[in-house]
Amino acid sequence: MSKKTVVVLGVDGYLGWATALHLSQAGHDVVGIDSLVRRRWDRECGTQSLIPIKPMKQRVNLWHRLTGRTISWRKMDLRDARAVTALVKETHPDALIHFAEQRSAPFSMIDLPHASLTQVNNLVGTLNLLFALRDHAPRAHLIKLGTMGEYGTPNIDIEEGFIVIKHNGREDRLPFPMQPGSFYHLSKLHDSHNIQFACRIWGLRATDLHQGVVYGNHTDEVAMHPGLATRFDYDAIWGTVLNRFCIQAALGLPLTVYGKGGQTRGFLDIRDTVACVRLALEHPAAGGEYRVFNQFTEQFSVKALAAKVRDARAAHGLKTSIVHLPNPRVEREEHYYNAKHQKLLDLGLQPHYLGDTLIESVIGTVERHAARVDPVELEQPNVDWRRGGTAGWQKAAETVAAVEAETRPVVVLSSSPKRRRPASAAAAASARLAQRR
Ligand code: NAD
Ligand code: USQ
Repeated sequence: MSKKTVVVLGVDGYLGWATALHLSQAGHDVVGIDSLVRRRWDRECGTQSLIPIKPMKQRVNLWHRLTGRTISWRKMDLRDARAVTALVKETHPDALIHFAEQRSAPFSMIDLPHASLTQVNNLVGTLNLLFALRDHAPRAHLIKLGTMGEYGTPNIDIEEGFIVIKHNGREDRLPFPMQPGSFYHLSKLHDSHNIQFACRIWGLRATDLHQGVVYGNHTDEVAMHPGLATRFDYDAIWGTVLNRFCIQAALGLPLTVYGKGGQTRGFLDIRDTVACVRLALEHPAAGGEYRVFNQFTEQFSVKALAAKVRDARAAHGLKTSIVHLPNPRVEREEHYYNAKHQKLLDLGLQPHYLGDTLIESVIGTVERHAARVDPVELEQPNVDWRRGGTAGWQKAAETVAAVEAETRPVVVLSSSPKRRRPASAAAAASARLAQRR
């Protein structure tokens, strides 16, 4: 494997940080870029990572101290075309891994300003990169984080990016028909079109990773030291479903299945995210090639996931309930789903499948950071696809300050016998919720 110069865009985020560490540990030269806007969006929503994350400078210094390896960190906004051009000219990257987008579907559905912010941020950032690559690094490999949600839930098998269609006696290989489910997911599809077009007309090379929902918070590198933690979201706007279910289970709160729960998605462990990105990096696309890899390892319906979490807890004698809330999203709740995901396996991916140990390890994380949990975030969704942000999506500045200052005694339902307190924990959690309403 030859050493590459890799720019990781969105390095302060959940996946960007874990990937930067993984690639640095593999011997690549990593430059990390982020505008830190996600920390600002958290302040706006009154949300925070369950696990406290250090400022970027401290994180890269700690990484250097522990491993002797350097991640070169720069604060930069991808919407700034001049800065993006200068970055590409200066670093001469072999590859750029692009995580730097607004990635929450609920955030994009709050109202017009949030839909617009999402699409401008995501599309303009990617366009700036494409033009900078055309002019200054046309051989660099763009690895773009897209999403399985670009496909939607069609009643046919989902291929990896393209489908061969026979029509009126003629045949062609065409982009797979797409039906995204939010303004965020649409922004990913618009990006995909722009990238594919740039590959076609300028001969750029790109891999579009259509990633499923990620869970977990440990990779080998992140686990080296608490100061290397990556962010971990559980709230109603940024938290993804399995991470939320694990935390709800840990606190003895009901698992919140939206609607009937037959919604089926592709899922993967964060350890597989970093491995997949590395595989794409070390097996680049050819000049002019736009390729799509479906990046997930297993598919589950939301209700099957909830049952898996409940059963993992039951194995320790802990009772977990599941509630079906009215679905705040407009999505199919019962449907066919069979998405191909062969290409990364062909490159050598060794998947980590979802097991009870992962669920227990997330619960262990909740135990360590229980004082930071705001249980209200785990109770009800606060953005509705039809009406937008409902009361409570944005906490007033005073409430945020009060919530941050307050130590909230959250009781965790532990699997370790000495800390097991099932009935009282559930009661305590519901009492706290009632108090806050
Ligand atoms: P995240 O919000 O934790 O991280 C994104 C980072 O990008 C943040 O640190 C943010 O500050 C930065 N950023 C956003 N806009 C920027 C800009 N204009 N300039 C510079 N930096 C900017 O998100 P994540 O969960 O790590 O997701 C990373 C990528 O992976 C996203 O593109 C997302 O769409 C995709 N993805 C995530 C998941 C998932 O389950 N988390 C699943 C599929 C795809
Ligand atoms: N859901 C519940 N209960 C909850 C939260 C979610 O039933 O408490 C359901 C949703 O209705 C949806 C499914 O779980 O049907 C997935 O929701 P999610 O919030 O976990 O994921 P999503 O909004 O699709 O977005 C996440 C990431 C996004 C990424 C996407 C991959 O935030 O960045 O692109 O997963 S995918 O889903 O494959 O498009």
